[in-house]
Amino acid sequence: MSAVVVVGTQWGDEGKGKIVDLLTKYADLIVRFQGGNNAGHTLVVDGNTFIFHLIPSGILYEDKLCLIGNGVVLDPSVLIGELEELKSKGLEITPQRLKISYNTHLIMPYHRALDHAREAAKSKGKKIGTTGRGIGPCYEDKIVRCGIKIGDLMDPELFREKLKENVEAKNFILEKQFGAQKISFDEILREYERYREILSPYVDNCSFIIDEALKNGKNVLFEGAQGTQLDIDHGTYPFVTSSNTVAGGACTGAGIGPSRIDKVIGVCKAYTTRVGGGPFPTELFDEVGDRMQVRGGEFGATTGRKRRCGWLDGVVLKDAVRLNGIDGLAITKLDVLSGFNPLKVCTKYKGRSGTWEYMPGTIREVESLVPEYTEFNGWDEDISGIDSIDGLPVQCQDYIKAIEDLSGVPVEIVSVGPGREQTIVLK
Ligand code: 2SA
Ligand code: GDP
Ligand code: MG
Repeated sequence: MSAVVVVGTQWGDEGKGKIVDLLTKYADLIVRFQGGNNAGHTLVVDGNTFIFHLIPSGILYEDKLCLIGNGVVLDPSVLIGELEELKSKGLEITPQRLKISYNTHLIMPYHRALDHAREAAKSKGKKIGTTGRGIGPCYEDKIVRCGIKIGDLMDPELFREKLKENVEAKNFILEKQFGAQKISFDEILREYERYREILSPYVDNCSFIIDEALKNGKNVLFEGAQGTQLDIDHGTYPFVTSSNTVAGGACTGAGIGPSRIDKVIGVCKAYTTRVGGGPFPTELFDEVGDRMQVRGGEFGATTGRKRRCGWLDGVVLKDAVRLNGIDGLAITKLDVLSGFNPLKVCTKYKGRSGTWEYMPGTIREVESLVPEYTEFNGWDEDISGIDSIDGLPVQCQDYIKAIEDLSGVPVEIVSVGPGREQTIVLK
C-alpha cells in the first residue's frame, strides 16, 4: 500500500468515507488534506452509522493515527463536537490518535457570517448553494494572508492581535456591504480561548509525522473530500468549493512531495449526484431521477439537502482519471441501480460550440451541454447481499466492464450497500 490517495471522481458523496474506512485496515495513518466540515463522510459499521465532517474516516480503528492536514479549514467547535460525540459512544480520541497540523487555518464565526451574507446577496441561478459552513471565506483569508492558523491560536498574544484586526475588517464588510449583524471580538476571544485549552495537545507538525512514517515503511491513506468537479481549479467554476479536491491537493494539503504518492483510487458512484447549484449535464428531472434519489437515500450528509440525481457521466469520469492520475476505481451504490432498465451512460456532450469529450472550460458552454448516451441492459435482482463478482447478474458485470472500458482504469472495489461488509474486492 504505502501512500494511497482516495478521491471523489464526481461532485462528491461518492461514498469516499465508506471506502476509506475499508482501506484503513491496511493503513497506519489516515490524513484529511482539504475541505472542512462542509464534508459529510458516512460509515456504516455493524449496523451503526457514523458521519464524520472533520475527523478522518479511519478513526474507528483504535490502533491507527488520524491527521488533519494543513490544507483543511478547521472549525474548532465542530471538531470538539465530533470528539464529544465519539466519547459518548465510548470512543475516547486522545492526542495519540489524532493530530492537527499547526498550519491548519481556523474557521471563525465571521467566516460563517460572510458565507451566509454572500450567498443571500446572490440572485437565483448565481447561488453556489454552499453548505454555509464558512469554507470559502476561510480559504479567502488564507490566500489574502490574513487568516488565523491553529498554530496562531496557541500563541495568546498573536491570536488576540490577529483576531482584533480581522474582527474590525470583517465587521466593516458585514455592516457596510451586507447590512448584516456585527460580530463581537470579546465573545470570539472567550470562545476560542476555550478551544485552545481543549485542542492544544492535538497540534503538531503533520508533514514531519507523515514523512517519518513513510521512511519507516508505514502505510498512509489520504482521504479526499468533495469531488473532482468541485475542485477550485478544475471543477465547474464558479460552482465549486474553495479547495483543490484533486489528488495533487494531498501533497500541498498534507506537506509531502508528489514522489511519495504510490497510488490514487477514484471513488465513482454508479450514477451521478450533485448537491447545491451549478451545471449537471446528466441530471434527470423525471420519475427516474426521483427514484434514484429515494432509492439512494440521496440527502446531504452535512446539510440534509436533497441531492440532484442523474445518469453516470463518462466524460466526468474520464476527466477525473486524467486530473487525479487514477490507477484504480471503487464503484459504489451499484445496488441502487437494481430495477432501472435501460441504464444510460453519457459518453460525450453536444454544446453550443461543438462536441465535447471533456468538460469545457467556460461556464456558459458547460451550461449548454446536452449529453449523448450509450444504453445498457439493467438487472432486477437485489445485489446488496452478493459477495463475489461472479455472483452479480451478468448485466451488472457488463456495466462494470463498460466503466472500465470507458475510463481505461481497472475497477478494484465494488460496493453494493452502505455496510463495511457489503463490498466486493476484486484486486
Ligand atoms: P462550500 O460549502 O463552499 O464548500 O460549497 C461550495 C459547493 O461545494 C458543494 N459541496 C459539497 N457537495 C457534495 N457534498 C458535500 N458534503 C455534504 C454531503 C453536502 C451537504 O456529504 O452531503 O450535506 O449538503 C459538499 N460540501 C460542499 C456545495 O454543495 C456547493 O455546491
Ligand atoms: P462521501 O462524502 O463520499 O463519503 O459520501 P456520503 O457519506 O456523503 O454519501 C454516500 C452515502 O451512500 C452514505 O449514506 C453511505 O452510507 C451510502 N453508501 C456508500 N456506499 C454505498 C453503497 O454501495 N450502496 C448504498 N446503498 N449506499 C452506499
Ligand atoms: Mg459526503
